[in-house]
Amino acid sequence: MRAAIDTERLLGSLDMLAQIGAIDGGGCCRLAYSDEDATGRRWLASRMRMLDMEVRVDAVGNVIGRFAGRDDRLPAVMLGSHIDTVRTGGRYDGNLGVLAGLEVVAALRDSGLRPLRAIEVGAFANEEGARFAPDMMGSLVYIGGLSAEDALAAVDVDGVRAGDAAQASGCLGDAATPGPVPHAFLELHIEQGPILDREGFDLGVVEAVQGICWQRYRFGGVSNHAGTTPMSMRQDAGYVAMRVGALVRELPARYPGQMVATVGVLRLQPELVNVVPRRAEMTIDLRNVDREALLAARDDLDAEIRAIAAAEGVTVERESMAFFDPFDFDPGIVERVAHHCAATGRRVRRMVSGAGHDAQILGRVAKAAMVFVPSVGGLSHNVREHTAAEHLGLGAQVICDVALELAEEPA
Ligand code: HGY
Ligand code: MN
Ligand code: MN
Repeated sequence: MRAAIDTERLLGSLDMLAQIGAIDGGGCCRLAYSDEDATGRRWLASRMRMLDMEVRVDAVGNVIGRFAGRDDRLPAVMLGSHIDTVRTGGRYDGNLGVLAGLEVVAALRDSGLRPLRAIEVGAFANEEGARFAPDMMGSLVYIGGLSAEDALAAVDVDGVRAGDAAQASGCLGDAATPGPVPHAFLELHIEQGPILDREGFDLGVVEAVQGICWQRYRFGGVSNHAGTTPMSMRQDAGYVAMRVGALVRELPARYPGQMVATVGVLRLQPELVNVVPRRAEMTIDLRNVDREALLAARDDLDAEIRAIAAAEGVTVERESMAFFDPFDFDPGIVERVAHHCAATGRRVRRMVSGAGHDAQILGRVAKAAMVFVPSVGGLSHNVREHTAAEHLGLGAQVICDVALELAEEPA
């Protein structure tokens, strides 16, 4: 069974979704459970219904559309990703995987084909974790890895509870969690890194995802006069945070596994030109494909942080925001995807994902796989994120071909 993807229609869908929460430069900002996120989810549900899909929304706002198969007793083949974004989001991160899923259904309807198994398309809530940790929150709840109650208890930097934000913006529904385990899960996603673009590849077959460790540190010092306080008498929380920031930057070189390390949030209080900071809060994002190296870096860094703080008379609080082991996708379905990618005749590379994805969560309960398409200049989480139209269509066609093959598998 084969259905033909309409790249122009896919581009049109991406353009329409990008208008919701549009920001200067062509990107979008739809932070989880914001009004913009809720508007995007309502738009998506309406598009699903236009495609004769049943729509269900669950207790954390996962939106799942279902295009019925010939035998609805069989677990569905699920496609999808996320439509929440970071604050400086591009138009393809997550959105491509969800809208490519809808494009597969549209192509099926064009062809009059009805697969044996239903095709479901999922837009998982709060994949980014940029506002409420952890990331991949919605898919974690969907598979039963996190309760809806615990997920909605997450609090953002302004003290807003995820459940309250989700309720207020109308993101929540009554479909049960955990959700039904799919027969298989496929996610089309932009690479978000530089490899495919720089090396001239058209498609990426994702074999694994690197491990992720997110932590928040809070430092407590003493505010004091910037002019009268001798350097030897300071308990400067800001100084400790900035020393730590430099340590984080130098950390990866000390460990195997092509590690990356990022300080994304750094807030000082009282943040006044003539006051020694009494408090500092920072987040540290460590990633590594080597789990032991990731854990060693986390623990070594913590020891060094505490030594720096102790020498300055500053207190330390550490909060684990998220920890995900490196994840290997099921080799069988990876080979299926690799076969279909090779059949396109285009240049294909196997690779590890630098970013976290819902597929690594669904992969805990079902066969899951990912296809990457190139990010021009390796740019992402940036409004200038771009992928060529031909790659968007190519990736969607591969997902369609693999999905329809899986959807014909008997019980
Ligand atoms: O942070 C990540 O890897 C993803 O964008 N949530
Ligand atoms: Mn993403
Ligand atoms: Mn992202």
